[in-house]
Formats: sequence, C-alpha cells, structure tokens
Amino acid sequence: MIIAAGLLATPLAACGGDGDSGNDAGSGSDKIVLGFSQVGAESGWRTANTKSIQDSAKEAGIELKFSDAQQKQENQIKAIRSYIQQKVDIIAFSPVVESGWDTVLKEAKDADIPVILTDRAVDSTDTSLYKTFIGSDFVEEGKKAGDWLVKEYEGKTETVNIVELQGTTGSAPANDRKKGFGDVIAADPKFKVIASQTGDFTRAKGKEVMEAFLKANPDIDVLYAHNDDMGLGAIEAIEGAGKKPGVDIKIITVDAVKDGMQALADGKINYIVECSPLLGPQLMDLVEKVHAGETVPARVVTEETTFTQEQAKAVLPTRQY
Ligand code: GYE
Repeated sequence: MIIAAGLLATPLAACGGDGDSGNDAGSGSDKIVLGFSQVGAESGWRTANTKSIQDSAKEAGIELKFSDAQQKQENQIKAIRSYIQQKVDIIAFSPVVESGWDTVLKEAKDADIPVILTDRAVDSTDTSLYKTFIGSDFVEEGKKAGDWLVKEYEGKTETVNIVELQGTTGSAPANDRKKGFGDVIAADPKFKVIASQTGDFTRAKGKEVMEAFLKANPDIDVLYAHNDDMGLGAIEAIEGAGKKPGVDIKIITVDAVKDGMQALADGKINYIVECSPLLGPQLMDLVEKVHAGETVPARVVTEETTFTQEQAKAVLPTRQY
C-alpha cells in the first residue's frame, strides 16, 4: 500500500509543478483534451511533425489523444468519430486527401467540437466546418521549384525532359505542388514533363517508380519529387541505373528534412524547397485560443525558405529535423 502511494505521488507532483496554475492541484481535469488524427508515418517530414505535435502538447499541458491512420482516409474518419464519442474538447487532423470529409466534419460540428485542420487542406465548400487551417502554401512551394528550374536553364533552348514523382494521389500537397510547378514551367515550351506518377510520399515507392521511369525514358534531364523521401528513393534507382544523381539528372525536392539536406550537401540533389513540419507550437496556441472562444485567423501560413547545395552545407549542422 505504502509503495503504491509513493508511486502515485510522483505523477501528481509532476503535474502540480508544471507551472500551470490554472489546473486543480494535480487532478488534470482542467486540461484541454485534443484528439489528433495523423496521416501516418510515411516520411521523415511526418515523423518530425508527429514529434513536434506530441512535444508541444506536453509542453502546453494539453492532453493529447493521438492516432496514426496509416495513410488511409477510412482510418481517419474512424478516429474522428471516436474522438467525438469520447467528447474531446478539440479535434485536429491532417487530412490524407482533400475530398470526402463533409459528413464527419458535420458530425463534429453537431457535437459542438471545434476542428482545426493541420498541414493539409480539405475541399469542403462549407468553411464553417472547421475553425482554422494551419500549414504551408503548397502551390507556392511548387512555384519555387519551377522558378529554380527556369533560372537553371536560362538562355538554353534545347528541350528539358522532366519526370515528376507526385505525392499521395488526391492529397493537397500533391495537387498543389504539381499545379504551382506546372504553372511556372508552362511559360516556356522547352520544359516537357514526360512522365508523372505518384510515389505516395515514400522512399520505397519513389525508388520503384523512378526505376520504371528510367526504363521507359533513356533521356531524363530533371526529376521533380514532391518530397525528399521520394527523391531519396529515386537517387537509389538512378545510381542503380549507372547514372549520377545531381549531375546526369538534376533533382528538385520539397521538405528539407535532414536526409534530404544531406543529399543536397553531397551534390545528389540540386535544390530543395523547404516545408516546415514543426507545426506543434502554433497548433497548441490555436487549440488554446479556440478552446477559450477567441477568434483565430481562418488561415495560418507557415514561413519557409529554399536551399541550394551551398546553403545546405551551412545549415546542416544545426538542422533540427
Ligand atoms: O511534404 C511529405 C509528407 O503534407 C506537407 O506529407 C505534408 C507532406 C510532406 O509525407 O513528406
């Protein structure tokens, strides 16, 4: 009995000491409960994003219920329904695809549980179904990738054969990164996208699809991959085909996670458009405001940059993810 009481005392003391004076002494009952449905663990970006959310929930004293949908919409819908049943205070999620959310979002609204979109958008026309959307501007990211290419081939007239590895079919980043890039390169007919297929944001799929691209097209000049992981998989395929990534085939990716930045510094990738996964602190801030009934902006866009090979070398030692 005495031992049990001693064990119990530790978490209670920890709770009381975390600086949240608004909480009843150690009961935890005043804590905001946040249900978060994550897309999966498909990429380095996602792993860093999950860690950011878990760490910052802890720091903010928010009770986090977390579930991983393994890139399946039906799993996310199940998770959201279960959060509604559990009567969490707020639901946040990163929608794997853009369409098909209206029904479950209406269920949350009817239950008076506010929803925050994190990282990816939905295409619901009824914007009252969620309070705010925090994440990157993916069209802008695609444009930045296109801008680099236009500059890189400035003054040249020969055809530039491009292959594209798209993210998860139907996802906001895949749709928007394709669009932004396509819009920019459309201005010059020398740029030709000769193949474009999904690699599902994973290394394994990126490698597999790049192998097929290489077999079907002997003359690829540029690879545009919608994330680092697919680009890293593709690098293996390119090396396997006896070509030099970054030299024989120029590579542009999006994300700027550590492994991608390393490949950029090593000269195997030529340019990376940054997409920050560290959304946790801003998300918790929004959760607290929404819970307190404060008005929040309908859209919160994350700030990000781009990296050349030289810039990657400079920032790699201090890169967080
Ligand atoms: O770029 C990719 C991840 O939604 C921004 O999802 C995110 C994307 C990210 O799997 O690596």
